Amino acid sequence: MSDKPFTFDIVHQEKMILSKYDNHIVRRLSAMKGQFSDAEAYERMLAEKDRVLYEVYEVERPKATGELLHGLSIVLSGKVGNEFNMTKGHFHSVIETSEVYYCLRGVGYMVMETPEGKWAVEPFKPQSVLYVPPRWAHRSINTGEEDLVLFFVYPGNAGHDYGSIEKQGFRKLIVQKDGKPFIIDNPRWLPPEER
Ligand code: S6P
Ligand code: ZN
Repeated sequence: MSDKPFTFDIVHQEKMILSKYDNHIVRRLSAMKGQFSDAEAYERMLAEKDRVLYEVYEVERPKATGELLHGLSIVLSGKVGNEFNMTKGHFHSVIETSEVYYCLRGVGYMVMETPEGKWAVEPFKPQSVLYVPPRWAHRSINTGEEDLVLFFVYPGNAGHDYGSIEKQGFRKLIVQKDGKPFIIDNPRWLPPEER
């Protein structure tokens, strides 16, 4: 991996892409078992097609303090039941690390929470910048009709901790009601003292 400065472009074609990246991660419906609240709708859709929910283009950097990992995260438009397409979501393994997101295209939300159960939901639209402070788990959700394209930057040593989110999801869900996105309580979510 080069230790020299470098530049690259965010290429606006029909799909947005980076002119230079090292890893391309594609997450499909099958990778999200147990994450969507409507399990029946999930199984029905999966039986039809294991469709792509989101993609990540990463520029590889050493997983070290002082480095910044960065790239594009693209959540495709769509729903499972009445719940909008979303990323798995995670805490950083080094929980005191933060992240910055810049929205290039599309609309949606970042759903966030702390290990103590504090929660926050912030909107994305083109040109929005979102700061995820240390200790906040984060999941991006596309509530629009086109791709939600986000540029992210976070510390090289942060790592991903998917464990607790995989167990019960986030405290809040974003669902479609009367054609609009709504924040609702996740019935599966338990406060830390009841887990
Ligand atoms: C990494 C950063 C993003 C996500 C990406 C996919 O800290 O937050 O690169 O990895 O949006 O989400 P997830 O939850 O599947 O890693
Ligand atoms: Zn992150």
